[in-house]
Amino acid sequence: MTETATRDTAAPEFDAVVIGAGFSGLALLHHLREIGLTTLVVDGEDGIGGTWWVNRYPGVRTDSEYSYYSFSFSKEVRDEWTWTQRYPSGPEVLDYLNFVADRLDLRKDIRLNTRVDSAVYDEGANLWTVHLADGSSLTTKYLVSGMGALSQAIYPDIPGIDSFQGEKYHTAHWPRSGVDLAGKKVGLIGLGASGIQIVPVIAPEVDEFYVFQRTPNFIVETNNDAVSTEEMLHTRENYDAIFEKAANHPFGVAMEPAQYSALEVSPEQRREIFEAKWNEGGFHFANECFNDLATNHEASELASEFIRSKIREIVKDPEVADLLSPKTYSFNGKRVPTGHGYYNTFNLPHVHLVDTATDPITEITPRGVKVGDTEYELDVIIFATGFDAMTGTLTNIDIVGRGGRTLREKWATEGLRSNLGINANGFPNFFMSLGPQTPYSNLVVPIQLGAQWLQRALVWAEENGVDAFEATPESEEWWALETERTGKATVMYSEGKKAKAWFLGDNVPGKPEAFQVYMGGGQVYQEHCRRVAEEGYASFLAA
Ligand code: N01
Repeated sequence: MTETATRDTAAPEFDAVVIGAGFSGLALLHHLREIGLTTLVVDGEDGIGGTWWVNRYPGVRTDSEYSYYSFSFSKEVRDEWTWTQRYPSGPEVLDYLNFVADRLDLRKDIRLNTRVDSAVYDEGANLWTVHLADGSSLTTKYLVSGMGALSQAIYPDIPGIDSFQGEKYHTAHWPRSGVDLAGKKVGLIGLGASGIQIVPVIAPEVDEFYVFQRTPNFIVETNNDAVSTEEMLHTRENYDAIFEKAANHPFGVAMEPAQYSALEVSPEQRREIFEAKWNEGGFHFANECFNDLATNHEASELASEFIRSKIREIVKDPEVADLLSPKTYSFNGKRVPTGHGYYNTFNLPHVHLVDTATDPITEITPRGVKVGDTEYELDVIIFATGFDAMTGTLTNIDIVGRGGRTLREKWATEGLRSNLGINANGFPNFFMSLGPQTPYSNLVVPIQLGAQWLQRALVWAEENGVDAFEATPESEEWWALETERTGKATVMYSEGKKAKAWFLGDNVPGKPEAFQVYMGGGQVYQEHCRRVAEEGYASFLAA
């Protein structure tokens, strides 16, 4: 597509360069190649997989079920790949992504060990120059970020963090060779989805385990059954329907949205429904009980109280159960994590829950962690302290648009602005997979649909002689308001503020508060994307 006579002098080497070889990068490469674009994926790591390549901590697995945590677009992959676990482990997802890469012959267009330092838009030539860490550079017409929504790991701002003399690890940078924790005194800081997954898996290995908890979470426990041959066959035959169901669900899960409010049933019926969905496990509880657990504070509080009662049932020490029970915010105020024996772990005698809400961590010393006046001596500290979500990877490198302005500077001065999280004004032909203000969802759904949207958009651009996609300022204002309006109608706002949720940006000191994701529902978001396409992409034609 680049071979037009007018651009010969400055023809870019590639039609498209995609940064990141995870779920996004693979989907994008496949879809852009399909329409004849010469596409290169670059990734700084030495393996494909993105999130699943770097997050190697013990216990890492999907929180979504396999059937809708996979691509639906390739018949070959669907027919030939067999999942073994309902909630596949990290290594199984990594195997899947490698299988996808091989089966779709993607590897030849993926360059690993290739880290991007910056990317600069050349207004005269209408191309992007991508500067690499080894000093070389690439040119491309389209630049696409597949750098990940939750990939820029952060360490806590605790005094003395560098002074610790023992071993320290972040869950998102876990050593590939593994870590021998046997017989060691281990401390864990951070109890979001990552910390919650690691707790039950390493607890049996370690000598003493100190779990430092600042804010407890509402965890939906579940069972990780094996996937039987019959079930896999059934899933295979129904992949299209499963994916469609997930695409039509607000949170991208293949579940029937609940029909009733938690407030319109009797307490007995409510308990029965909560109990049944709790037993089904995981996101079934969050999504299938009632239709207002994410929108009505009273309903969310009823779900909270049910989970608190479950914690009291599972955890034998009433003081520990009480500490594990969130009281300062309600269900959905944080991204709900799935547990695999999390609460039960606190019945082990060598697992100690340390409350750092009332008595905060004051410092990390050469020997361990100090909480108030008590120093906990440790051999290992694990940080599961999360990410600069949605924008972190995009502002960590210089993405330099029109007038030499970086995306970081744009968002710092204008606030978080994009058109549907896909593109931002001032950055022609720069696209984001899972950009900020895209749906709060099982992410495979917006990744796949986003790649398909971009494929159609670029075919349309070529057919209509459109050289640059660039969000109009009006579209950005509209989307910022829409993101705020829909977000504020949920308990993710009212409760998320209390809980310092990453989806509000509140987990990163100094980050301006704004909805980092669109809370209006994945299916509504897709409607907006369809409408924009039907209207001839007018809101992307600023130039
Ligand atoms: O990070 P988090 P995560 N002192 O931000 C604590 C996705 N994900 O990596 O709540 C003490 O949720 C912080 O405490 P508090 C998923 O979308 C998916 O676990 O601020 N503690 C919190 O407990 C998820 O939501 C999967 O009081 C400090 C923790 O660190 C997202 O990634 C698996 C602290 C951070 O929790 C992020 O999850 C894993 C301090 N100074 C992740 N600073 C799957 O689906 C921070 N904390 C498989």
